[in-house]
Amino acid sequence: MTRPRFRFPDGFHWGAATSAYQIEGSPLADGAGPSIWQRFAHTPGMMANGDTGDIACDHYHRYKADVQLMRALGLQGYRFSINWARVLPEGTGRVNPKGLDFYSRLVDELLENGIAPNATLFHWDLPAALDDRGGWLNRDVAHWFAEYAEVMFKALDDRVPRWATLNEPWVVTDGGYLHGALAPGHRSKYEAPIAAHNLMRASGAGIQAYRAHGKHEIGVVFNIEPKYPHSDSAEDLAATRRAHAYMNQQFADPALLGSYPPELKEIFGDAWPEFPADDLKLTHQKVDFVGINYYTRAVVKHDPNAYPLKAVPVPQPNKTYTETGWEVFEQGLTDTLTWFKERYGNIPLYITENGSAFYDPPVVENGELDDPLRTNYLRKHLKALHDAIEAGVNLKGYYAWSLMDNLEWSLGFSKRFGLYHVDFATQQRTPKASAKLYAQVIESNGSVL
Ligand code: LGS
Repeated sequence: MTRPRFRFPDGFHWGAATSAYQIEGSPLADGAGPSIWQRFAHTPGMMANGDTGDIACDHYHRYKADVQLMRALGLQGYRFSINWARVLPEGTGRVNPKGLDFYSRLVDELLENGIAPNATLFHWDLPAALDDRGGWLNRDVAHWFAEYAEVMFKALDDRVPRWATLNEPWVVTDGGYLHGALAPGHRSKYEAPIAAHNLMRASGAGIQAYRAHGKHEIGVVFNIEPKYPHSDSAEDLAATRRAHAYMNQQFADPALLGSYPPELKEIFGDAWPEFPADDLKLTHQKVDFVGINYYTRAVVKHDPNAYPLKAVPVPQPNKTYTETGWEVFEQGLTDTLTWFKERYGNIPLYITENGSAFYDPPVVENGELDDPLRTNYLRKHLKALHDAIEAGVNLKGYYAWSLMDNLEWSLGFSKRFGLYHVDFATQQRTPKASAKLYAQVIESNGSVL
């Protein structure tokens, strides 16, 4: 019998991902401190439809049933994040045992169901108490993060085989410190590079703490969006290079090469600081893997009025766009992975997020919900992933975003990325057609593709 065209290598790891603020609800329960997202979501005008994470998917109370949803898909791994302020309500110092216990119970439940936990320490919900002390702008944040990381490693590394320090530091600084659409809502080209640098110092300090207290694997998760020039004019090529350095290298270079790409000084001008040289030793720690979140690409053209990049994305005619306005472009996933290998070497890679928001029929009929566009997106991207493996990329696994519909940050509940549909009035979960496809993919290790 011939081997099915899209069968994945034996041992390829199949999972799904979520994050704390997006699904848990009860953000202040059992002695937790507020996070910057709790504050931001309660600031009038910041969230679409006034949505908040107060209830979200009520996963804080429903985690056992949610682990059964994972099991029904046949998931081998589950990527979730820890809300720092549940565990350390003030961000440093006093540990809240009830907060820690929630994650300990979740991890036990996963293991009892044969699902490997993959824990992200920071998925955007910084303790508000630390924001009051300057947050990512205060150099001490690297020590605060390492202290928190050490608490988590001591409590859970006996049961958690895979950790990540940060999720998408680019989004934190671009959305949180440069353009202000995400918490903590600042808009400053002077602050953004400092926040970015301190995020990577914190990641490095967290990895150092892991080498002292952990025995398994730790890495970091970056969003990568390949950039293609709109034309071959010198201006558009330079704009593409800047956009690529800004989004795809600003964080990966200090982490994996111990340097910054020169384009950053071009982009930020006098706002790009001289950092102490030793900082790049701290950011440059050995990682056991890198997680890549892939959603879309950008075709880029020069625009002198675009702040501060002088580059803008160009909409592509006759292409499918998701409800969040992102082009469906699966070739970009293959390109991203091969680029990453060329630039940073043969580090083990995971796709830690990939998925799409499309309009879903609001009514679940006979327990079924058909989502052909999401199903199509999933199928195409898994094939593109297989192409990358054939091209020699050291790819270990894939986590779909997301296990279930959830709070899409400041876009609220209107954008649905889930494999499971969530009725937010009743908390009823229903598998979409895409969930059924994914279960078959896992069961056949890709052969059904
Ligand atoms: O829910 C988030 C997902 C959804 O789409 C998740 O928490 C994040 O880690 C991640 O950022 N997520 C996400 N990213 C897509 C980014 C695409 C950016 C395209 C920008 C075009 C203007």
